[in-house]
Amino acid sequence: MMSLPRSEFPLLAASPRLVYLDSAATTQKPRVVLDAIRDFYENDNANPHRGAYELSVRATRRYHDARARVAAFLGVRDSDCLIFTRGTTESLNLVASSWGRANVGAGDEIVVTAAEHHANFVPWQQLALERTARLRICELEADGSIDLDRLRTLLGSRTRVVAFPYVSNVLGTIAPVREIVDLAHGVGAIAVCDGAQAAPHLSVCVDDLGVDFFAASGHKMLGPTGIGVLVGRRYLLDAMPPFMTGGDMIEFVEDDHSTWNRLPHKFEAGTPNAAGAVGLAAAADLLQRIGMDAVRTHERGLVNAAYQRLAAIEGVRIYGPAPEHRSGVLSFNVGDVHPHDLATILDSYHVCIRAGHHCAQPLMRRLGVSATARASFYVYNDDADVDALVNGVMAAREMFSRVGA
Ligand code: 7TS
Repeated sequence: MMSLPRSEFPLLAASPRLVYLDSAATTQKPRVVLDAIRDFYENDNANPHRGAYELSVRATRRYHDARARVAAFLGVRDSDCLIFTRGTTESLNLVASSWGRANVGAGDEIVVTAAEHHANFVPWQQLALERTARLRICELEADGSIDLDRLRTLLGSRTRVVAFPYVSNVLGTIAPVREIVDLAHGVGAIAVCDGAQAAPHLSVCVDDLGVDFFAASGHKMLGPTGIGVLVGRRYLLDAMPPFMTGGDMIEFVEDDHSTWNRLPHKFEAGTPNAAGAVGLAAAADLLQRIGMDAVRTHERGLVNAAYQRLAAIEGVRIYGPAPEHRSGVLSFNVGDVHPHDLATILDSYHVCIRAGHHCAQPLMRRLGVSATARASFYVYNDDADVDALVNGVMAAREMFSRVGA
């Protein structure tokens, strides 16, 4: 069972023995994405929005067409409300900086969860410090899920923002987005959804989720690096000051003041990453062709098999919920073996996993560890990859039990 054959991915095709299990960090790139980028540069490259000549018009058209296709993939009807950014980190910084500075004042409260990636934690923490607002952290259930009753107790008339991850990059836990949004809106707060680990793995319709802002990264969903999205509600984006200023985002620049271009340009200062957008659109089209339900089913099979088999190894501790409640991410530790040592040993078996704090130090503290090993699955993985992971972990355990003896 495989959603997409390895032969579609030049890097994987060139390294048949490589077992790539770090897709939560970044995904490998399919040929159609690489071809789309090359095709843009070879046939339509010019600076969008600037030239009056036919080539620039073509570049502009391709950039806009890319936006429409990515918007369709994410279930965003008003594609002007889909801003291209460098990725999730920039998208969330944009919201915290631009919306946050305009709307969060002294004594206001910002609610985040203990499951955040630093990209959806540090910008809010810094905003709170700057504004003498209060950052409140929603603690998690034992399995890492967000408890709505607990969240409810943190919300009140001073809550301005509820920020949360749709899917945890460490535990794979899937958040009850609509319920969180309802709670946030119930106290007049906005809901900011970090969708970096959701857009690549789940069928996401941003409009239906009801969130006020949604962020994702192209490189985690088969697209290139350096391109991502921020989707926002039009009335919020219209009212917000720009994030960066410069070319393309202005309407008029007078000597003493400026006025801003319409959406989405107001938030896309400077020459846009048109080739990146074209590549991301090709990735979105491909995922749409596979079908996100098929992607999810494929990953569930793999993560379930890996979970059962790793859990059966003595000394292995898996963090987070049961496999049926998680996306394709598995964080674990093996006895006292340091995750970095484990990753190094697995690498000697050509198995790539991530080890460390996964940019989620608040969560690591709550798990009582400084680091975990993490395997993450995607469309190009198959049962043989699970075998390689399990065999590698068993070999590492064996090696360390000998050293310890
Ligand atoms: N939010 C989540 C939930 C993430 O998993 C990541 C990246 C980000 C935000 C930031 O995305 P970026 O594209 O702007 O860097 N997560 C990981 C990871 O788990 N391992 O490497 C990067």
